[in-house]
Amino acid sequence: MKDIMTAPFLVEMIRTVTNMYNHGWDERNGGNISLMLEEDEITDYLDIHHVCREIPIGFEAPDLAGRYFLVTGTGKYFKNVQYDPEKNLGLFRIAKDGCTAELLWGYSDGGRFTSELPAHLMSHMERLAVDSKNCVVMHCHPANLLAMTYVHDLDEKAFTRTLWQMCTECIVVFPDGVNVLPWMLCGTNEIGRATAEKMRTARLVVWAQHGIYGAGKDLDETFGLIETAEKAAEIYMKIAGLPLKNTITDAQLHELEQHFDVVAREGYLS
Ligand code: 2HA
Ligand code: ZN
Repeated sequence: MKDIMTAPFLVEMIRTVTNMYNHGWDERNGGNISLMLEEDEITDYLDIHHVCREIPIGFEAPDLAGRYFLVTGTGKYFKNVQYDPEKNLGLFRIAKDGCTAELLWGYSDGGRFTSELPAHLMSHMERLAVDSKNCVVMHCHPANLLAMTYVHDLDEKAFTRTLWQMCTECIVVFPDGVNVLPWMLCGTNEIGRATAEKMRTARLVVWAQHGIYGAGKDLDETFGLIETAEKAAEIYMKIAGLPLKNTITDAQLHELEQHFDVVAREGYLS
């Protein structure tokens, strides 16, 4: 067996959580990531028949039975992942019953996956139904997106249009826009179901007064998605309340759509 610390998926995960921490998006134990892996990505590093522990997941994820996930641990700090990946991360397979995590590696102090596992796995199921390449669900607490949910209308069309107007790149990076959930209790199956439902139509879901969820094909793409939305929110928070002299018009947003060959969310541009 090769040393799992050299596995590309683990190296990339450690770099990503460290980068997110350095961006200030994941204070204390804030934030969580799930990365879906193919069996052949891990068989050089782990004996997939050796299950260390079985952990009930507390809901049913039948569509994910047999799938492998690398997931940040509950109560663990992104800051510390790089120093002790085996304690702060875990790699498990969803058992045939669809309700049990078969731990193959990690959570070495007896820990378990993030309390937001419902939002993660339910979102994976929804995204996979519309995009077979989706492998990542990422949650964090970027300050400007969070701040925006205190001062901006939470209507999804209005929220999305504001972000698109803040940076030229936004409509190209997230033409499907940003969906928004009102404040809800986190760490529950209810917020998991609500998040997953919002993931049907967009890869970004804001949790008002809490943070954001992003989904994508790999860690880099998903990080970039949140990074772009957060940059737009930062511009908004700099200009909100100031007299607006210029903006990106709908005609210009249509130009971007055509030039970059993306389709803006239906009905969001006039
Ligand atoms: O894991 O971010 O939403 C800590 C959180 C909960
Ligand atoms: Zn959170």
